[in-house]
Amino acid sequence: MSHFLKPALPALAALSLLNACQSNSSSETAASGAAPEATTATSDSAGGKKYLAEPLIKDIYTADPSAHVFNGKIYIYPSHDIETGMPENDNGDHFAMRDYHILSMDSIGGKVTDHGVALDVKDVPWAGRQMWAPDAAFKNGTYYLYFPVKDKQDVFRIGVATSKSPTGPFKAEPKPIEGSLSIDPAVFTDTDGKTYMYMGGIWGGQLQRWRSGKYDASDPKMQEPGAKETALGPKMARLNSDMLRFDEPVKEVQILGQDGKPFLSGDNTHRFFEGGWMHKYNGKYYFSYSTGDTHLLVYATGDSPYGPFTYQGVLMNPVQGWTTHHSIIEKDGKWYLFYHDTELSNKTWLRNVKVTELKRKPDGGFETLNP
Ligand code: FUB
Repeated sequence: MSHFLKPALPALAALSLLNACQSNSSSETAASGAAPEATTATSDSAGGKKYLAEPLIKDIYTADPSAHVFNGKIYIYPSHDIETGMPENDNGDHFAMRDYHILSMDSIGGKVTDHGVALDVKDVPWAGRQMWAPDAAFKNGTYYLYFPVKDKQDVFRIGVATSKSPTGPFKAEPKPIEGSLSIDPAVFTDTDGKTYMYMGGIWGGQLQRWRSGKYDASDPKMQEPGAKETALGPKMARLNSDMLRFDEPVKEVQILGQDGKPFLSGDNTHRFFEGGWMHKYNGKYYFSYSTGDTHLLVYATGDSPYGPFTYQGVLMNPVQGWTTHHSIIEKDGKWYLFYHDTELSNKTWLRNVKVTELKRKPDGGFETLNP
């Protein structure tokens, strides 16, 4: 992630223009899309900047919120950002998180509870460093926490930990999930009960190092496809019913433009970068993701959890900060986007999670939000 060296704010003006030109996103509707009651827009005291929503908690830094509704209650599984003094670099070494805290709330706008440490890196036998964006699932009376962390060889793998409580503490399995790779697991259970994991992120997320099928870090920069080559897609696999392993070989997910062709690697306002999320609405599968160095949250739709997915538009314009990462849930008939920015710290690596309501268009798509 040089990923983190470029400030997002200069990109905002250019991207607002770009979005204004896209037929499937309307900056006018987004601008007039008032922040929903529960997530009132805020201004910072110093610069008077306006934000679409306020941080959900302010006493710790949190990012990459994966939200779920379990038994009618909202649980948020975020990264726990900390200050470690690591200098910013292309590999995202400054994102040196060491544990996870789970947040919960009864309803959007309700009190947010921080349930304390749910899993610590020192309790994961195979882990080296950097606990990045997690996700969670519930099946057979057990809660599963899926988390990317570098192993002792500095290769990102995805681990799984279990608990009888949605807020932990979680106990990690002794080894990472076999065949797992890269970062940002997003776990989706379909209406037929089958569960799938989507994963991957380029640059610091190491996805490009798996191009040959095997991990190869010999020249990481050269392994990202050239600008005119097809972009790397996220990876996915169905999980076994025990939720602890993959039930099939890992596959690449195809994301296509409206012209039916896969995006090129140089098309960095559309191609997949990291932070995938899957949800289903009216029988369609919505795969959303971050475009990374262009700081957009975008979405694509398909007819199967395996894709292919066709690009539809921008969910959210760039937030303050370099990274943008989200999840989508339905609660009480409304749709919500959980995301993060750097309102509290103004530092790329010290983020805060937020939530705002999503506006569905009649075709099932979304109006673009301005954070
Ligand atoms: O939090 C570390 C990384 O930053 C996540 O894994 C990415 O999605 C980005 O948000």
